[in-house]
Amino acid sequence: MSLIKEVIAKVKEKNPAQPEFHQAVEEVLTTLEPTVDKHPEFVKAKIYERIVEPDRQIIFRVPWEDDEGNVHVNRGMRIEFNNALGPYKGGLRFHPTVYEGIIKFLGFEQIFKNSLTTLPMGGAKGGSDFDPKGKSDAEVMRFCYSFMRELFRHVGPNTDVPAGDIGVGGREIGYLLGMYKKLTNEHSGGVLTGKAYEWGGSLIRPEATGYGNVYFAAEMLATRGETFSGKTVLVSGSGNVAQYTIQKINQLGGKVITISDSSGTVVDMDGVKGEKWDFLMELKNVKRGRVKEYAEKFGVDYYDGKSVWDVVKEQGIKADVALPSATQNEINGEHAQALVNNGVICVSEGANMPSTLDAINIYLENNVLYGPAKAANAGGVAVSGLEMSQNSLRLQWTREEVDNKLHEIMKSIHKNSLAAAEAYGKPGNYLYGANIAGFLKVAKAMLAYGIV
Ligand code: NDP
Ligand code: 2IT
Repeated sequence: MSLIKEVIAKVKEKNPAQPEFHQAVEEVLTTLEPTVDKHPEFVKAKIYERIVEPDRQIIFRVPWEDDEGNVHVNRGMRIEFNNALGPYKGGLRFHPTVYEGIIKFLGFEQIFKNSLTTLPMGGAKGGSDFDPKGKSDAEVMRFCYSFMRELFRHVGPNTDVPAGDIGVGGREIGYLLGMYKKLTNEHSGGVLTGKAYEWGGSLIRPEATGYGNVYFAAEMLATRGETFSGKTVLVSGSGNVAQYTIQKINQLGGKVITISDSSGTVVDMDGVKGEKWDFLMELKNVKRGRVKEYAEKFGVDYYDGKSVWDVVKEQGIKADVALPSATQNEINGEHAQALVNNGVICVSEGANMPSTLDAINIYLENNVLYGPAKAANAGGVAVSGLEMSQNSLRLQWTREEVDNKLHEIMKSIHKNSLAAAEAYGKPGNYLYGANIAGFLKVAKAMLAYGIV
């Protein structure tokens, strides 16, 4: 058995019942095969075995009281995976499906993603099985306070810097920082990113993941002489990433015809633009409603209980580009085949691991431009890194300054991924390129530190 296969088998054996973590490790390590022969020093120092083992996992109880005085108990966690390149960095996810397997897959991916950004950040992820849906502001506040009452002792601007992910946005970051500040008596804005501008955040951070994914996809399209102008685009989800993905595509002259949430999918053949996009922003960020209300308001099609990819497959909807922006494993092999059959030439991942391994193979076999999540959605954490820089400087940059830096970072991730793919014998393959480019920097740093 090859070294890589042995490491994958060991991970499955040592981490039972964590299929998402197994999937992420298999996807990354398989593509690192070309590095094994070229780097005997990595093999000797057992870098491959060490990188799949988190530095530490912190798991804790989060008790809180609802508005009626009932007590609830959730599980909180922070998995600090690797700090070879900088302080641990990565988001917090609040969603009922959260357990160790999800947080470990996300933390593991984050190591390589953060390395790709070119900024000095390690990899981590955290969260809770708390479901913010249907909770009042006061309940969310009490939950966030309780979560931070334990987490505060493990994080810090030079130690571990959490941010948002599914179910964690500006509101939650505010409550979390409020409690951190109270407990430590320090205004350490640098302990969390995704803050509002007024209290130490960076302009363009809310937009960054969506904008960054569109910038990355535009770079991929350019390799075939294409642009977003006139393209029909499929977007899934309707949260932070989806919202700003749609805004940027509209700015570039494309048309987004789908949005979704966990209840169903909207198809709007005229495009989610102008007042319709404004309505979506208000619906999701202020009213915290469902996309179904968009379909009712504008008299467009709604498919209850279906994902965007089910609808595309069943209705045979034609499109040019797909930007999945909801959650992991939303696109399976059959969905991917339907995308190819319906004309999609580019899939760029706003969500983390939205495509199964089967789906990825179908993209690659059909010469679809495939932007893997850790490259394509790295703009979010990249601007988090820029937020940390601004906090250290005690200065705030303009929108243009941050947006230009984000654009340059996405271009460099694209260029570095292609260069690594070429150097390791997989020309044009962004999956190999992104994983190898991200890995090399971390592996070299780990080597430099010795056996720690
Ligand atoms: P939000 O909570 O703002 O939005 C999530 C969206 O995805 C919602 O529309 C939600 O619907 C939908 N969704 C979530 N879980 C499921 C599910 N199990 N099935 C169907 N739909 C689902 O999160 P973000 O937009 O921040 O995150 C979206 C994706 O992007 C995630 O994969 C995240 O890891 C990734 N990402 C986020 C970054 C960021 O900066 N925020 C950075 C890089 C990646 P509903 O409201 O019904 O739950
Ligand atoms: O998956 C991700 O990269 C994020 N949720 C953003 C992490 C961050 O620290 O900004």
